[in-house]
Amino acid sequence: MKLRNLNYPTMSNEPMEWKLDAHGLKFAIVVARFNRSITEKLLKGARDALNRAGAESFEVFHVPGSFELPLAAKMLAHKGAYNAIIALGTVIRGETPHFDYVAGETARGLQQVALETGLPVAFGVITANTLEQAEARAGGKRGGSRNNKGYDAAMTAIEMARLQHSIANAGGP
Ligand code: INI
Repeated sequence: MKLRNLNYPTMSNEPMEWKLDAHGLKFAIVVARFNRSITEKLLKGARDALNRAGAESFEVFHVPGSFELPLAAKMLAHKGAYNAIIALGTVIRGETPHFDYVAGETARGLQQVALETGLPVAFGVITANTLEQAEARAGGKRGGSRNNKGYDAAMTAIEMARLQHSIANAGGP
């Protein structure tokens, strides 16, 4: 799959207006094993972004499938030990409506955890029609950083954690 065929903007593909700086920030990554050949590439992308940004630490947790990501994210949020959570999964459309339930509930559940706990939860879940489409969104065959939704999700987590810090310190006298 040639990555240059992707003609839509992605965060890992666009010039950034902010500095990727995660010094002093702690992250939890929760990653689904289902479609592991893709989710491990997402994990590689997320690790690359966090290492490049100088994150203080990150811990990786696995769950069986994407449907389990929201509960794991909630458990991690309640620990109070992280500045943001990065959720990674890959849902590929089959011939039944199963895809819609798994993809929809995963997205809804992750947003619910973020809104209920106030902790940033980045949505690094690929929803695709085919394995090839999914691979093209996970950095291609080698799981590189460009066009990698795991890298993008980690960047989002860093930016939202920093935003939370800025808002906490804003509005003073
Ligand atoms: N889980 C995924 O992460 N991706 C899929 O494509 C998928 N499909 O197609 O079934 C999938 N199913 C498993 C699901 O996430 C749960 O693990 C399972 O239903 C048990 O709760």
